[in-house]
Amino acid sequence: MPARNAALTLERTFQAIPTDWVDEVILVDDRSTDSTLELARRLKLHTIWHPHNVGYGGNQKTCYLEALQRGADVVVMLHPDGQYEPSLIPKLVTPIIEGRADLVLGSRFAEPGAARAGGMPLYKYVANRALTTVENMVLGTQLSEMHTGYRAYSRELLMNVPFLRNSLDFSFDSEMLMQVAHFGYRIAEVPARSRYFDDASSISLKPATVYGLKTLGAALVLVLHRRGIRRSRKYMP
Ligand SMILES: Nc1nc2c(ncn2[C@@H]2O[C@H](COP(=O)(O)OP(=O)(O)OP(=O)(O)O)[C@@H](O)[C@H]2O)c(=O)[nH]1
Ligand SMILES: [Mg+2]
Repeated sequence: MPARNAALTLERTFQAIPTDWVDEVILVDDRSTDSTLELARRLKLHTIWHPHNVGYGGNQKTCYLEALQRGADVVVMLHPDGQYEPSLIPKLVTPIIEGRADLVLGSRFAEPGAARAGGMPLYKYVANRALTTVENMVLGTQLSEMHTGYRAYSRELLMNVPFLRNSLDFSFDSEMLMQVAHFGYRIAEVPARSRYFDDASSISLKPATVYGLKTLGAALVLVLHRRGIRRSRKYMP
């Protein structure tokens, strides 16, 4: 769980995790200004803290490094803000355990109407669909959603995709997906829901716009790399 200021939602999210499917819950606190860190310790999560705030992507880097070093075979990213259902974890990890996929995405567009029913704002819905269409064209994929925050990764993928070279901010997620497709790892989707509610954290318009533009920028970097015009270390093995 990459966490920042998740004190209001962390306990409920953690309690809903199916314990028979999860060996360990790791939480990385990205210099929260609320009691997220104290709460994580009280809940006895394996807790790591950043001495200063780095961002959502930087937080995930610490999460995955720690998970790999603790021997994880499958790693699920679960947002601690309670927007995604922990009960879906078995469905997210099964394709990896069965050797059918290396990345599983919890897609809010797999079931028609689910995204908006969960409260996704209209502008995020429209931008998400438009960006996903562009990314599918660039990557040659046919995924229904590229902007979900609910994902499971295989150990092999995390060992070989150079995720430490990615951005520190929200565009980390987009870059990761592009790397995974570029290196030819198998991606599967399972239908997921997300709930937008008052205590959940949400990207506001300005960072959401920056995220959208940086996602397009990342797609451009990939195109330039593939055509040999400008090589990027993000796409070198
Ligand atoms: N490390 C780190 N984590 C963050 C930061 N901002 C948010 N997070 C965590 O990452 C999770 C996702 O962030 P959100 O702001 O909810 O963004 P999102 O869910 O991808 O987007 P929305 O659809 O707008 O909700 C939250 O559960 C936060 O605890 C940050 O600046 N640094
Ligand atoms: Mg959120």
